[in-house]
Amino acid sequence: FDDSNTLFDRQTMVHLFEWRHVANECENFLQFNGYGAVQVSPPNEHIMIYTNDDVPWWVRYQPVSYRLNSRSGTEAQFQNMVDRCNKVGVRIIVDSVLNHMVGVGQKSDDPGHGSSGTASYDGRDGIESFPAVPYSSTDFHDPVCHGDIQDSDYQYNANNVRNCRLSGLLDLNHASQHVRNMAVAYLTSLINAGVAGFRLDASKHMFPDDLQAMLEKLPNLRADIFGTNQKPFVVHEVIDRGGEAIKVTEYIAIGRYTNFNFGAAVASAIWKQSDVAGLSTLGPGFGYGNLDDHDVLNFIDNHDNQRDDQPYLTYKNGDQYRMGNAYMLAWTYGYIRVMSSFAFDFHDQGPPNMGAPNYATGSPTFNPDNTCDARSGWVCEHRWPTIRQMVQFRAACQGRAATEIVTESNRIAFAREQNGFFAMNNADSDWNRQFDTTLPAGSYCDQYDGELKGSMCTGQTITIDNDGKASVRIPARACIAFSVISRIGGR
Ligand code: LAG
Ligand code: CA
Repeated sequence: FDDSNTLFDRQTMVHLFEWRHVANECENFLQFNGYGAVQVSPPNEHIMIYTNDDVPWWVRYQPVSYRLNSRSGTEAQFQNMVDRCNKVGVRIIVDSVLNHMVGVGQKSDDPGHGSSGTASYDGRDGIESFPAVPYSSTDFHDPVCHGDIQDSDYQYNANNVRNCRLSGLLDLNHASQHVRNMAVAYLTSLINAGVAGFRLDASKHMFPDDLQAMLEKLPNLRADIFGTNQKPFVVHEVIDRGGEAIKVTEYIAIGRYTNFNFGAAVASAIWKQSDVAGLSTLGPGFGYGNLDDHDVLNFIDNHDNQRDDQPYLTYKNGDQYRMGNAYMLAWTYGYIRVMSSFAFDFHDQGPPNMGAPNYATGSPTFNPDNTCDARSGWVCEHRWPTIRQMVQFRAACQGRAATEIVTESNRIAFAREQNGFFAMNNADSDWNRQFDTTLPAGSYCDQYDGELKGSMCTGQTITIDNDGKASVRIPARACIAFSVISRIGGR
């Protein structure tokens, strides 16, 4: 379950958090910029809560059924997106919420409540009825644990973390054959629709054995799209930064895991709590939790930790965020995911919407330079010039090792074996140095702060001599990147 199922030279996933089911983004942008997959917000029916003239983003993490009808769109719109994205070589990864249903006490007929589709539900303690699945009270963990996970459980009691309620969310019992069958039917329907895999929400809160039993029941991916005998990609949401009763190693036999240790290490280096020179060994064996390449999904930030500031970098950090993402995209470790956000001022704020009465989720509009128009409320980090250029850099360097690694205090540089070169200067003065770039002689355009448009370079030009050597100036607190696709006059 660790194969990304993306095309060889499209090894970057983007999380289009809360976007509507849009094929346009695959067709108009992603396929041309090196992106291979999209993580979409949970597409199934979920609770609706209308509060303070808004709908919080986290309603998506309170399922009421597995019908495909959500704030992102209808089943037909979902299918349309999957079909058209696959056609242009962009895979769909579905954020799947299996651990729980709604928060205890939530009911569809409470004022200000409802569901994103037509399903009704009653989440009162002991009633716990979700007829559209169907689930009833006996499908939940109440007899084993009737209450919330306590803070101390994370350190001392793995069973409680898996059997009790995660902040009041009614906890499904995956030892039950019926519950397994419902989950397997849901994931199977998504596979039949043509998706490439899943981000399993809250995997830490489910037993690995139960997950394995369900995953083994899944059919192969559609052969007409992926070829024969291909298994779905699975990434388990497990937060383990060390010191937890539940460890990421429990999950690596059944997929990848979300490596929160990666983004933390990058943030710490960029904030100079550690030295970016140390990023030259960020990979298996680097501190806690950084396991093998095929075990990890790496990212700078995600939709949860971008809301609680420390210790991660987010779009709000501007240039430092660009540096962090550029390093992740240039470096060779793991399968990676770029975050794409809507702008927010407070934790619960939902995505841009059309207002009362339905608060339907809106969509971004675009600037002439292909970034998103901030007035539409979407940040679209994945379209920022640096990030989209670096995703293309990664695509051009796929399969090429990091070589010629050079470090100085707060500085790192490396080549991607004959295909690319990257350097980061986190010191306060310019870095002037001659490097062995491993690239063919020629003039190259900087992809970090520039872009090659036809034969015109909008940024710094780097000249490489016949020995592959170049004298490079990397400005303070910035990066430089060039590759075979930014060679002026062609490769
Ligand atoms: C996840 N990964 O394991 C998601 O990434 C994370 O975003 C989810 O929490 C969590 N697990 C459960 O799927 C989010 C919000 C919570 C929110 C929850 C359910 O971070 O704040 O809880 O989704 O919607 C909300 C309220 C709570 C309340 C709960 C139940 O914030 O105060 O207790 O609903 O009513
Ligand atoms: Ca659980």
